[in-house]
Amino acid sequence: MGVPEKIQAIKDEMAKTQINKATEHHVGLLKAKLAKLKREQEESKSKSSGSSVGFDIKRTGDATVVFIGLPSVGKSTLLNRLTGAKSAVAAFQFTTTTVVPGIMELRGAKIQVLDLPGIIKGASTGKGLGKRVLAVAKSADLVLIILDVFQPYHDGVIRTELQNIGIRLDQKPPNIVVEKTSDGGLSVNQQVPLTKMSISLLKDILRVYGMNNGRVLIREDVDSEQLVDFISGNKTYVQSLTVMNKIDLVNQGFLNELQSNIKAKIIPISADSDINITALKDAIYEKLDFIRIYMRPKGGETDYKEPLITRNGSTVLDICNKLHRDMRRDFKHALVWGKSVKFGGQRVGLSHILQDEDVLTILKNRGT
Ligand SMILES: Nc1nc2c(ncn2[C@@H]2O[C@H](COP(=O)(O)OP(=O)(O)OP(=O)(O)O)[C@@H](O)[C@H]2O)c(=O)[nH]1
Ligand SMILES: [Mg+2]
Repeated sequence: MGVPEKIQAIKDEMAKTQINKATEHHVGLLKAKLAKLKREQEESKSKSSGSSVGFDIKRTGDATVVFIGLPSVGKSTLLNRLTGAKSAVAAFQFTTTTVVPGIMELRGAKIQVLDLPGIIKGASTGKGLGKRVLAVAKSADLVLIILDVFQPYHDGVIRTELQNIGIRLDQKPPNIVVEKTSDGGLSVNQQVPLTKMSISLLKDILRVYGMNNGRVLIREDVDSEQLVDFISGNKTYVQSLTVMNKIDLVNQGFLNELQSNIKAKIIPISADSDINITALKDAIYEKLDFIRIYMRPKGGETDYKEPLITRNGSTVLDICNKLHRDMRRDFKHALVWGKSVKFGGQRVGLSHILQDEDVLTILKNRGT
């Protein structure tokens, strides 16, 4: 049996299996086998076609936001509204055929916004430009799912396509450690109890992936799908917002009804009529989780007026890279005052992680 036939056989088996407590183990294992086969299929496909490469676009600014939506939902209209770019807008589908960048300046942060061609159902398996569009989403800091008030069900279509290409929205990578050993079977150490899958299912899934000996450390109550994500690898974890466009065409009652049918909280806007755009900008800014760093030149006054804006989790090195391309080479050490250090004026290195409103002085090697 070839890979496609094996995949079909598992799908058939899953279709005829009722999901209940008694079949939980069986179904969990089928899903793991299916994920493994799909990965094999993907690998052989991309070897022959190389079609999953994204559009060539240089990342600029403090963070990158991309729009994913079906054709004609108003993505280009929104890019133009947010950034003043001039992406082509038209009443017919597939107007945008490549990636169009814009820059949105927001409270000192420069946010790169990427408008993309519309995707359709099946995009992740190579329909249209789909795979290339979805590949861009992988490198984004934030994905905006753009919906049309009259086609809210596209929400499910888009989430499925993103899921299929290996993007996990608003999730964190599972907190587990798997260490291979040469013998001794599989041992599992639980720092937190597993409630969503049994230990025997966990072991069986690892065996599906050819792991018969090893130690597993569970630090989080993961389910079998998260475990499969973890061992099959290649997953990208990205934040998202769900945006409902063209609300100028409907009333409040219609909108309330829409929200009750969509799990994620929607942000209602009209890109064309400029409704609720400020709220959307605020939501983007919040979600990107920026912090402010006040720079203090050596022996000088701290600049509290114009903080440097960077993502939460940034290091001193990230700041050096923002400041000047030679800064890293000339870096001696840095001094920090604020929440990230034990005492004011503490000396730190490039890998030090900064926190909101830290004051930072960078000292350079002399003579360079
Ligand atoms: N009523 C209304 N129409 C809008 C709104 N935003 C966009 N449109 C219209 O919707 C149509 C499609 O807009 P585009 O911005 O080209 O849509 P797109 O998502 O970029 O489309 P593709 O590039 O084909 O994927 C155009 O006729 C726009 O004028 C809105 O808020 N309200
Ligand atoms: Mg467009």
